[in-house]
Amino acid sequence: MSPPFRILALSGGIGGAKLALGLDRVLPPGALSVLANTGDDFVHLGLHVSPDVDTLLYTLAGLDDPVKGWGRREETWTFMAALKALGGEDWFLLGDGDLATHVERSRLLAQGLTLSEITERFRARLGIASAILPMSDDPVRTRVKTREEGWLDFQPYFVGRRCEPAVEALDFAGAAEARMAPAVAAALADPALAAIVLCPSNPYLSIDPILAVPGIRAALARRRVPVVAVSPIIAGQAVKGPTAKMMRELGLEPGAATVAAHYAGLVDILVVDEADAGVAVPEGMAVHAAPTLMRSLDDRTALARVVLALAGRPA
Ligand code: FO1
Repeated sequence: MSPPFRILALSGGIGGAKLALGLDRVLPPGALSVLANTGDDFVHLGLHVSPDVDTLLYTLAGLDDPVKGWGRREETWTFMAALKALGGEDWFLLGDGDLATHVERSRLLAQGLTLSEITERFRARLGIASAILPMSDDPVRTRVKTREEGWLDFQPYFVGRRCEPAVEALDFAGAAEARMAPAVAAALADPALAAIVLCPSNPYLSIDPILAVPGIRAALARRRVPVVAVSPIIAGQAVKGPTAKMMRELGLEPGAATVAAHYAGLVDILVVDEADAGVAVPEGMAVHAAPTLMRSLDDRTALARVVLALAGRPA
């Protein structure tokens, strides 16, 4: 029995996955599709790693590490210890359980399955009701232009250098040639689509790569359904990750107002934390203050209910 309406949520990183979980929990089974960033993907040790897809799979399956936010809970590290002993690359941590995901995804990719088909297979195996839709089955790779070290690939910047180098510009290599994954095009064209949500992800590193896939930004701009975004910045501070630091490095004021300006023309309502109530937003955008810091599952579902009510679909 198909759900009465559908919600499409754009997400990348750990903050986005938190709201995706809240939406998953409050919506009818199958009503939620999460459009996942794949710009963080890379081949490491010969394995295709899709961090933002895996963070969503693990989070919605209750397998995520509640402290790190990425990788699996109750993880063991035998593989990494053995790899290190052999002199292998140990800067990017692959837990023993997480390793199975990368090995199986790489095996299926080599057999010719698409990233979308593989994600759908994993979703079903993990008993997740919501759809997880990689933005494209073509390679899109976020690259960071740093002041001191020039262009860095994403994971060497984010993990290898712990986001320390100052960022001057971003590039999403391959985006111009990338095609929306078929399921993404179908979700955007679905007559049952009732709203689009921009989860509280890093606008530059998680949302912009998704919007860079031809057709996605245009679909939001000409939208026929409400688009509700949640600011990932609270009182000028990122909840997690380099968002505020990047804003400063890009010459922008770290804060919800900068998030609002970044989303001008794409978003009908921006949800900001109560600490940012009354923030200035562009013409045509409304702002709504609510608690946006998500520590518990209740926080996640409460914020999801706020977002859905604003989108005209109270859950
Ligand atoms: N983040 C880290 O800070 N250190 C890691 O060693 C690391 C390993 C890792 C392995 C699998 C995975 O799916 C994610 C992993 N992450 C790690 C997080 C990842 O770099 C980020 O979640 C995204 O790329 C950006 O949100």
